[in-house]
Amino acid sequence: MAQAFPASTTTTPAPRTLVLHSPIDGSRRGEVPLMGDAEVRAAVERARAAQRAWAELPIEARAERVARIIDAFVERMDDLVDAVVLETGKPRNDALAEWITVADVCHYFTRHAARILADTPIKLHHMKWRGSYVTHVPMGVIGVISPWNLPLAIPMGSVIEALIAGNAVVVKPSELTPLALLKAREITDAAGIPSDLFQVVTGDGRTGAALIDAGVQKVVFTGGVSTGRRVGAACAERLIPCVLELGGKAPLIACSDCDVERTARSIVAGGFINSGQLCISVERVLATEAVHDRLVERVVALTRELRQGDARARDVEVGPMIFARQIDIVEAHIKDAVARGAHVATGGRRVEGPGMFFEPTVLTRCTPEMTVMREEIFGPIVPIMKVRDEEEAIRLANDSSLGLHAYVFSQDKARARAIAARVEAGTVMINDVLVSYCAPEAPFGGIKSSGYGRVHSDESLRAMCHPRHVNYDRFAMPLNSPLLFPYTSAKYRGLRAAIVATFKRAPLVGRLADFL
Ligand code: TXE
Repeated sequence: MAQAFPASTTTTPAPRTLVLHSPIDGSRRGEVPLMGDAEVRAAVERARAAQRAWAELPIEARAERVARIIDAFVERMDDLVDAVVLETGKPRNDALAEWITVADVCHYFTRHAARILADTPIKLHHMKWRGSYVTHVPMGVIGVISPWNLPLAIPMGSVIEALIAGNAVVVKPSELTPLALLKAREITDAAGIPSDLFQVVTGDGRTGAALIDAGVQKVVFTGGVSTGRRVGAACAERLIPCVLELGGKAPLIACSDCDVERTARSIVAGGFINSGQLCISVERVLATEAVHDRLVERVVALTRELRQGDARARDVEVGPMIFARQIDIVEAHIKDAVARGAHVATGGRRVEGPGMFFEPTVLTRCTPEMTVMREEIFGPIVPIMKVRDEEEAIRLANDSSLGLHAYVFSQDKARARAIAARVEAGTVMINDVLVSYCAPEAPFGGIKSSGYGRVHSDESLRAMCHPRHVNYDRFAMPLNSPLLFPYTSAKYRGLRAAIVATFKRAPLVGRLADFL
């Protein structure tokens, strides 16, 4: 059994602080203030004041200022990677992947923001005497509430989108992992981003709730489904929009014609990177009969090759889990699965000694009623189920309340796309895993109980703004227009005739209007 030590955070009554412990060995690694309502509200007020001047800057100037973050991130890359490793225990390669994601979001949006946020003309199909365009107006202060699994990539992606769009941003990082983001903010400060424009408020769920209540104009939340429901309800009460990035239960459909070696390697990476603590981790494998046995053999062999341990001391592929509660969830899933007939092909136990290490685990003979096939695991378990064919796989893939990510493996591109079209998920990847999150130009988010709204993508940047419709005169209507007072029967008859001519099938007026 792992050595017992306090949960990763503890709250001390006075002064109000969160004490942070390392998941690698339980050592104390710092503390941060547990901020209350007044502190959060003051932060949002400062952010609002800073935002006014920021929003006045032309988009090119904002993009240029935000682009300096990339240079500062390059210069301080090792500091950031170290901070993420220390906080989460994840391997340096995984921490670097977070860094790359942030840098690329910054790279893409600073280059394309002027195009994405340019005024959009609208050609009015009937009202030819008027013209319209949509202008994208910054919302004000964006509140970001983020989880512990990607403590740098998740909050910083939204910070960059919010800033480029002309907003201020206040982030409440997870109570388990606030230090990497505080390090990032120290770096953006040094890079010249006004310190009130991007702020971090530390604390637990109460601090997150205070942020929603502090007068922000939008919330971007990433976390568990049940918290997401509360956040969505709190935003609805205040009539502010929110993005909810919640859990996933990504199925991986291994078709009868998949490349078994590629599929097996992808399953192992998709299941065990970040100790399976990703909302897009491979959470259930649906392997068709034709490939099942060969696939299981390779997945088990590759899993046994994984090295697990302290990423600060040696090369490893798998680090610890974040805290004891997450290990309890994993153990409960395995217990339930075994009781219902699953076989632990490899792994299945906590690692002896200090730290939150749990062996990478492969379960076979899984069936749909097991919790491991139904509920989010968020840990290092790959459950595999044998299915008759692709039809059964699609049916089971869709038999879930969650719909964030899905994976299809087939060597027939047309067939893979046809399956992708029938899988209920925000993203479907064909013949690869996880990297879709690293494409800032593509929308990321879920359907069903995985939430709504998107981060990344041009739409997401625009959604950091209010669309303001401006309607202007192309040429003036005469003052006796039927739309202005006084109303007369003659105006009514004239209007009626025009309407009939317009809305009748193949209307002459309608066709003429197209030329104007
Ligand atoms: O997340 P929470 P937790 C899943 C995973 C995990 C479960 C719970 O299955 O087991 O969620 O994880 C803040 N108002 N994911 O407990 O509670 C909280 O302080 C406002 C999936 O860590 O959802 C933290 O900053 N904010 C996920 C953030 O919400 C509140 C990643 C997330 O916390 C709040 C992590 C409230 N009432 C876990 N209560 C993913 N999809 O990536 C809490 N918070």
